Amino acid sequence: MKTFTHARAFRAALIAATIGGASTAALAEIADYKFELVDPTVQAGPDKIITVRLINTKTGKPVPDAVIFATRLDMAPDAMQEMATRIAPVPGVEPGTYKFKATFGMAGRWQISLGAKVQGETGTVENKLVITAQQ
Ligand SMILES: [Cu+2]
Repeated sequence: MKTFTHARAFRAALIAATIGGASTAALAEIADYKFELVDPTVQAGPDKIITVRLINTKTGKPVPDAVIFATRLDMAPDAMQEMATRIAPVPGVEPGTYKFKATFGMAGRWQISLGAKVQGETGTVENKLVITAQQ
Protein backbone atom coordinates (compact mmCIF):
# COMPACT_ATOMS: atom_id res chain seq x y z
CA MET A 1 0.00 0.00 0.00
CA LYS A 2 1.29 3.38 -1.02
CA THR A 3 0.59 6.68 0.69
CA PHE A 4 -0.71 8.08 -2.58
CA THR A 5 -3.32 5.33 -2.83
CA HIS A 6 -4.41 5.98 0.72
CA ALA A 7 -4.88 9.73 0.21
CA ARG A 8 -7.09 9.07 -2.81
CA ALA A 9 -9.04 6.42 -0.90
CA PHE A 10 -9.53 8.79 2.00
CA ARG A 11 -11.26 11.34 -0.24
CA ALA A 12 -13.46 8.61 -1.69
CA ALA A 13 -14.36 7.44 1.83
CA LEU A 14 -15.33 10.99 2.83
CA ILE A 15 -17.70 11.22 -0.12
CA ALA A 16 -19.19 7.83 0.69
CA ALA A 17 -19.63 8.82 4.34
CA THR A 18 -21.49 12.00 3.31
CA ILE A 19 -23.89 10.07 1.09
CA GLY A 20 -24.39 7.40 3.75
CA GLY A 21 -25.15 10.04 6.39
CA ALA A 22 -27.85 11.65 4.27
CA SER A 23 -29.71 8.38 3.68
CA THR A 24 -29.55 7.43 7.38
CA ALA A 25 -31.10 10.78 8.38
CA ALA A 26 -34.14 10.04 6.19
CA LEU A 27 -35.19 7.20 8.53
CA ALA A 28 -36.76 9.50 11.11
CA GLU A 29 -38.15 6.93 13.53
CA ILE A 30 -34.83 5.28 14.20
CA ALA A 31 -32.55 8.25 13.53
CA ASP A 32 -32.06 9.02 17.21
CA TYR A 33 -29.78 6.03 17.67
CA LYS A 34 -26.18 5.69 16.65
CA PHE A 35 -23.17 3.52 17.23
CA GLU A 36 -19.86 4.81 18.50
CA LEU A 37 -16.56 3.08 19.00
CA VAL A 38 -15.43 2.84 22.61
CA ASP A 39 -11.83 2.83 21.33
CA PRO A 40 -11.13 4.10 17.79
CA THR A 41 -7.88 2.14 17.57
CA VAL A 42 -6.98 -1.53 17.85
CA GLN A 43 -3.71 -3.45 17.56
CA ALA A 44 -3.24 -5.24 14.25
CA GLY A 45 -3.22 -9.03 14.66
CA PRO A 46 -5.48 -12.01 15.31
CA ASP A 47 -8.47 -12.14 17.67
CA LYS A 48 -8.73 -8.46 18.54
CA ILE A 49 -11.79 -7.13 20.34
CA ILE A 50 -13.83 -4.22 19.01
CA THR A 51 -16.22 -2.58 21.47
CA VAL A 52 -19.05 -0.37 20.28
CA ARG A 53 -21.72 1.47 22.21
CA LEU A 54 -25.26 2.04 20.96
CA ILE A 55 -26.42 5.50 22.05
CA ASN A 56 -29.79 7.19 22.13
CA THR A 57 -28.68 10.64 20.96
CA LYS A 58 -31.73 12.33 22.53
CA THR A 59 -30.93 11.09 26.03
CA GLY A 60 -27.20 10.49 25.58
CA LYS A 61 -27.71 7.10 27.23
CA PRO A 62 -26.46 3.70 26.07
CA VAL A 63 -29.15 1.35 24.76
CA PRO A 64 -29.11 -2.16 26.27
CA ASP A 65 -30.75 -5.30 24.87
CA ALA A 66 -30.67 -4.26 21.23
CA VAL A 67 -30.21 -6.94 18.59
CA ILE A 68 -26.88 -6.09 17.02
CA PHE A 69 -25.44 -7.46 13.85
CA ALA A 70 -22.11 -6.71 12.24
CA THR A 71 -22.36 -7.26 8.54
CA ARG A 72 -18.86 -6.53 7.33
CA LEU A 73 -15.36 -5.48 8.30
CA ASP A 74 -13.12 -4.45 5.46
CA MET A 75 -10.43 -1.98 4.46
CA ALA A 76 -12.64 0.22 2.28
CA PRO A 77 -11.30 3.40 3.93
CA ASP A 78 -7.85 2.51 2.58
CA ALA A 79 -9.15 1.53 -0.89
CA MET A 80 -9.05 -2.21 -0.12
CA GLN A 81 -12.74 -3.12 -0.12
CA GLU A 82 -11.79 -6.65 -1.12
CA MET A 83 -9.72 -7.06 2.04
CA ALA A 84 -12.49 -8.25 4.36
CA THR A 85 -12.14 -10.19 7.57
CA ARG A 86 -14.52 -12.39 9.52
CA ILE A 87 -16.24 -10.75 12.47
CA ALA A 88 -17.90 -12.60 15.33
CA PRO A 89 -19.95 -11.31 18.26
CA VAL A 90 -18.67 -11.95 21.76
CA PRO A 91 -20.64 -11.34 24.97
CA GLY A 92 -20.44 -7.82 26.36
CA VAL A 93 -20.33 -6.98 30.03
CA GLU A 94 -21.59 -3.40 30.25
CA PRO A 95 -25.25 -2.85 29.24
CA GLY A 96 -25.39 -0.89 26.00
CA THR A 97 -21.96 -1.98 24.80
CA TYR A 98 -21.46 -4.72 22.26
CA LYS A 99 -18.27 -6.58 21.44
CA PHE A 100 -16.90 -8.33 18.40
CA LYS A 101 -13.81 -10.35 17.70
CA ALA A 102 -11.92 -10.03 14.45
CA THR A 103 -8.51 -10.53 12.95
CA PHE A 104 -6.87 -7.39 11.63
CA GLY A 105 -4.40 -8.77 9.14
CA MET A 106 -2.94 -5.42 8.27
CA ALA A 107 -2.38 -2.04 9.88
CA GLY A 108 -4.54 0.75 8.50
CA ARG A 109 -8.13 1.88 8.51
CA TRP A 110 -10.94 -0.66 8.62
CA GLN A 111 -14.64 -0.03 8.24
CA ILE A 112 -17.16 -1.92 10.33
CA SER A 113 -20.74 -2.02 9.08
CA LEU A 114 -23.19 -2.35 11.97
CA GLY A 115 -26.92 -2.76 12.28
CA ALA A 116 -29.28 -2.76 15.26
CA LYS A 117 -32.87 -3.48 16.06
CA VAL A 118 -33.97 -1.45 19.08
CA GLN A 119 -36.84 -2.58 21.29
CA GLY A 120 -39.94 -0.44 20.77
CA GLU A 121 -38.64 1.15 17.55
CA THR A 122 -39.38 0.27 13.98
CA GLY A 123 -36.61 0.25 11.42
CA THR A 124 -32.95 -0.57 11.68
CA VAL A 125 -30.03 1.51 12.88
CA GLU A 126 -27.30 1.27 10.28
CA ASN A 127 -23.89 2.81 10.78
CA LYS A 128 -20.44 2.42 9.35
CA LEU A 129 -17.56 3.19 11.66
CA VAL A 130 -13.87 3.46 10.92
CA ILE A 131 -11.40 1.82 13.27
CA THR A 132 -7.64 2.15 12.90
CA ALA A 133 -5.45 -0.92 13.34
CA GLN A 134 -2.01 0.02 14.57
CA GLN A 135 1.19 -1.90 14.01
CU1 LIG B 1 -5.12 -3.64 3.47
